[in-house]
Amino acid sequence: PENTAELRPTHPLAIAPVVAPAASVDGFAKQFLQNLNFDQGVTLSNSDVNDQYLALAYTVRDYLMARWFDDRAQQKAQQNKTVCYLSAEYLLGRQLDNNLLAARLTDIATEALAQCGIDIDDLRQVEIEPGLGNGGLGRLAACFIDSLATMSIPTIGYGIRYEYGIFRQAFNEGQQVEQPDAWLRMGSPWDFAHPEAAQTISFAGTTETYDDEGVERTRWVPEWNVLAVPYNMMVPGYHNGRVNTLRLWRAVATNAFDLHTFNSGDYVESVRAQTFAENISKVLYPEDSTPQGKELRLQQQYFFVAASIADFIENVLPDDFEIEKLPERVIFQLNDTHPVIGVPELMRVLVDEKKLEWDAAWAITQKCFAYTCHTLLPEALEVWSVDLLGHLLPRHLEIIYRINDEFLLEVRERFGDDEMLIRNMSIIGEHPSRSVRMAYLATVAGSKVNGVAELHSQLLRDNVLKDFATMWPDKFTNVTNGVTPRRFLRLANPDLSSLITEALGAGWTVDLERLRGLEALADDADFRERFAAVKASNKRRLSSVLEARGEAPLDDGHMLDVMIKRLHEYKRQTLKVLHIVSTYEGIVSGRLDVDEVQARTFLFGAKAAPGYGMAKRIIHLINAVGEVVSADERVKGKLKVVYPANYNVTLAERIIPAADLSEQISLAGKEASGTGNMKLALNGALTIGTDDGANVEIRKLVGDDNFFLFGMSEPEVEQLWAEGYRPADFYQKDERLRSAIDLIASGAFSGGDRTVFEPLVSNLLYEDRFMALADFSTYLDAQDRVDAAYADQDGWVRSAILNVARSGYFSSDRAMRDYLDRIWHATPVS
Ligand code: B1N
Repeated sequence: PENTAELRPTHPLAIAPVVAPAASVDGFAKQFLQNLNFDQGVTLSNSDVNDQYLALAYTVRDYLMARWFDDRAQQKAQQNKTVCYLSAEYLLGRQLDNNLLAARLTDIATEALAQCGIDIDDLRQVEIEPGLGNGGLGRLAACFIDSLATMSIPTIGYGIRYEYGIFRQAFNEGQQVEQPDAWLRMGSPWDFAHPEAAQTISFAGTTETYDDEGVERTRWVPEWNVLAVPYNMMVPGYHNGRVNTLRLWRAVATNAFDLHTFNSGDYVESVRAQTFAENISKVLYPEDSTPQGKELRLQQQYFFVAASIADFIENVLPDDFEIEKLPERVIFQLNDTHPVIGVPELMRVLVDEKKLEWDAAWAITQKCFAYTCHTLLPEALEVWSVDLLGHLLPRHLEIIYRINDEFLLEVRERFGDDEMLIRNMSIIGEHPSRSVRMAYLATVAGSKVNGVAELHSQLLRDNVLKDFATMWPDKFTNVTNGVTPRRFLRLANPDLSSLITEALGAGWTVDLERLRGLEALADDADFRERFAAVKASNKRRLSSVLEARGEAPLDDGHMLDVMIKRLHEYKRQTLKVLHIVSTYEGIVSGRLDVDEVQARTFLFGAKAAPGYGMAKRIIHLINAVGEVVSADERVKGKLKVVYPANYNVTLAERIIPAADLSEQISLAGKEASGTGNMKLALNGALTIGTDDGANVEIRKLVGDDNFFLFGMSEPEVEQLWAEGYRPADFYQKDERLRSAIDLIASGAFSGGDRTVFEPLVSNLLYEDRFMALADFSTYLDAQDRVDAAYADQDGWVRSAILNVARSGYFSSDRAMRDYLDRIWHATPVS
């Protein structure tokens, strides 16, 4: 509305500060009932659980609102730098409990609802989690914004409000089927639309030069536009009264868009065209680590980044802001390459719209961006074909060319006319076809480039971005990932949290290093007993969750061995299956004495990208093996496989506190960091893992005695590749491996049909890109050590406690401090 600035209210209530409802049981109940009546339009007696859940969510939101207004006003008024986290994914998980906890409302809400005759637990179950991400990268973004709010750092998380998040997974005869995730269908109480703050985002068309009072300038003449409508979500800090913003953009057709086609006389076509525009934010791409060069994906990326940059400049900065000072007020953190198109976009804004000189604009741009790389897999490094990018964003391609020209001049100045080096460093790749290498663009433009664990950052410097690291050694840094202790310990594991608070006081929730204080208690038999009782009770809790989903309950006395992460060959779920099959085969063939085998439940949680055939075959194999092994009486119930469908954040919060053993078995050098590994260690699971990603740092901290290491190191992997890896040799050499693979190939898990898993078996024998066979024997040896360790329960629990005590480093609060010190240099609001 144009008139907002002209409102001249005289009513005393209208000029008083916004106040939250009273923080009491009565205050809460009153607000809740009001929301039920006036927002949901039902009376208490006519309401169903969804009405009640929505009214409850609105009530929590009402408490946060005044704080949020304050923080936004302050953000505009103050001179502090704002962290703008640009991420195509935010894997938020359920909001209700987190927001209740942050605002200290859990007890009040529970009691108020009880007085209304409602069990708050019933409402918790109603919430559909916003699954606006694939896996680790999206969940990391969610942990980071939680920590930044808790640390009072002014932050805006910018992203996309996908209408459909990550698909729902179901199994049909053991095979994955995907269903759309209609998460908005029952209402979305945690966000609210601001259509008045919409941005117009342009695409395609041409560029032209024109004379601007004697200066030749370029302008973009786009062909079509969409509206980006912001939806705000509140991001409350834990117990500090601060509320930051997560602003997610939704694509809506512009009026002009309608009008254009409407004027051509085709009403139906004009309505159809709306769908075209609105498709941009329709669905999250479900590939984790293997993006495809689809035009719609580039549209999504440009759509949210352009809207975010414009929003920050126009709405967050004060009206009279001098654009030259932009680097003092913002850092745009690029979460992987997905938002990197923001680099040429900011250049376009500064040069074409704000009419700055190129060099001045470039100096500003370089200070405003920093880039986090999350992978090393070559197939995951995003490239866009020059044709596609030039067609969709012609002005941006011109700008990228100029950035590249000037960058390559700099390379020549530094290193001479080394044409191969120039080819290797060019932002434009020529082979197999002309394309823009987004990681290179981000590296050239960013003030800093970081990897997500020490090993990963080192490999970035030594391999993928080696020449850039030689040119700019100071640009490269590491920030090891972290996870939020609020969601993944305090909320997910309330019993362990109470135990810790009783022992150490409550401060650990915001100062996780305090968990060190538990070290001394690892030798206290009484504490160990209580710790073990918590683990047992968490297993029972998980068991009922599984039962409610139609799975078999967990068996008492089983070690809970979990592998929960996206299904990907490099993560090597297949290696885990080979261990299960080998143990099963050993029992059946008599090689192993069943009475000597440690009873275990193997729990998998994993979605495969819908187009990733091999990953889907592995899912099928896990389910097929599970069915046979769990039912075979010869193993006397000692081996169980459970694979609940649709692993997501909500389920993770139940599995992690119950886990005994954490499987982190990627091929060394392939897992950039991992964050599930941190969550599991923090909740007292012991890790069996390779020297990869953050496992390296976990092992260093928890100690070799409390971690089961196996497998080749990264240099050993490189060496074996260089020598020529022949997986079949390993098959020939190791009888246990041979028997396991033969059993799968024989059709034992596919009703005698040898064809079903043949592609998988052949792949292992003749290709095995991720060297599962090479690591098989040391993996089995490590599993034997696990069994022996578990047999000594006292020793195991001691190790579990030490894992918790020494995992404080993996708090995302620490990660945020590292980003602040090394990259952002932003300070808290007072
Ligand atoms: O990012 C996580 C890391 O802990 C994991 O090791 C890493 O695999 C993960 C394209 C990705 N890397 N790349 C992606 C996701 C979606 C997509 O479309 C790439 N995810 C990771 C957090 O640092």
